[in-house]
Amino acid sequence: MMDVEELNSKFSFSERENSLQFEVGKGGIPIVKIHNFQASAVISLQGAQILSWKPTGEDEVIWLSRDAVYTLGKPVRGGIPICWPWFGAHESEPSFPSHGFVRNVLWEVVSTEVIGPDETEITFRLRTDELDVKYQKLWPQSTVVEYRVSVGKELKIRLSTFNRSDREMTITQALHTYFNIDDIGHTRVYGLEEKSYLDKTEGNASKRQEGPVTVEHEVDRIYLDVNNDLSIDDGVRKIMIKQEGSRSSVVWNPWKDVAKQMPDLEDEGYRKMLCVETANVADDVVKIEPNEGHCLQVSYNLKKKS
Ligand code: TA6
Repeated sequence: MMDVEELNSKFSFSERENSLQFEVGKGGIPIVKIHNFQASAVISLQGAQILSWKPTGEDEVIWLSRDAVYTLGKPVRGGIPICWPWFGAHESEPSFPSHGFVRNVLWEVVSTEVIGPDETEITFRLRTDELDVKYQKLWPQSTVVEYRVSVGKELKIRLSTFNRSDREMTITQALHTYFNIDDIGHTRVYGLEEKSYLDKTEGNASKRQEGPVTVEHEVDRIYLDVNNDLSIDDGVRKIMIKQEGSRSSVVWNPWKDVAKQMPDLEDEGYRKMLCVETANVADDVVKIEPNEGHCLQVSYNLKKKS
């Protein structure tokens, strides 16, 4: 792993309208700060986890817990954690970490690019063969994972998985985005009306969504057959979500009691966050043949309310 100085000499730029700089972040974990005419962003090299995306003149779009813990190898509460190569608990090994392990490890930076004054791109990579043996034990199949983030008026992200082994590979995954919202009480998620979902708070009972999603208690759901765009309306602005390579979406808010039990989530934090996750879970598992790949993509942009 390169240190911050090496990363800067290889990948940084600093022009008036477009800058990208690495620095040592909290807990000694390297972060990259990106700034252009349209937006700024902060991404941790641990988990290639986006911690902030703020279009110019707008409030922060990504929620990050005030009480998040920054320790190498431990997941950070908030931002956009990448859940890979399984979502939630491992299906047969209860001792394996929740949501896979790539959010806990440092990713390699492959390239940075100025697309123009309005857009900056960075690509991260993880080769599972090169990870610490403790992680290779969790996932012995040789895999290359690439994560491209484009920062601008839109935040565009693409998670690509390439099977470099000689057997078919099965993964579940999610871009576990924590959105910063005005208040959960007047927030609605559109695009999931009439969809079937699995309700994790009731033993994965199968249910049907009536109207837009509202949150008045703990919500932990996997929506099925989602092949359309979504939006979050918090009464102040609309966050538009365009997804590709996914047929399932997760909506999560821990609500008061669960939040109280989470040491890295401040007590009232649940009112300011909502996870709407672009995923491949439940009946939407991804099978990848040797030397083939799969891309999961999502883009976000804001619409001001008139
Ligand atoms: O995406 C929803 C979920 O799977 C919930 O069940 C909840 O546990 C959440 O993710 C957070 O998981 P984490 O492992 O980051 O604490």
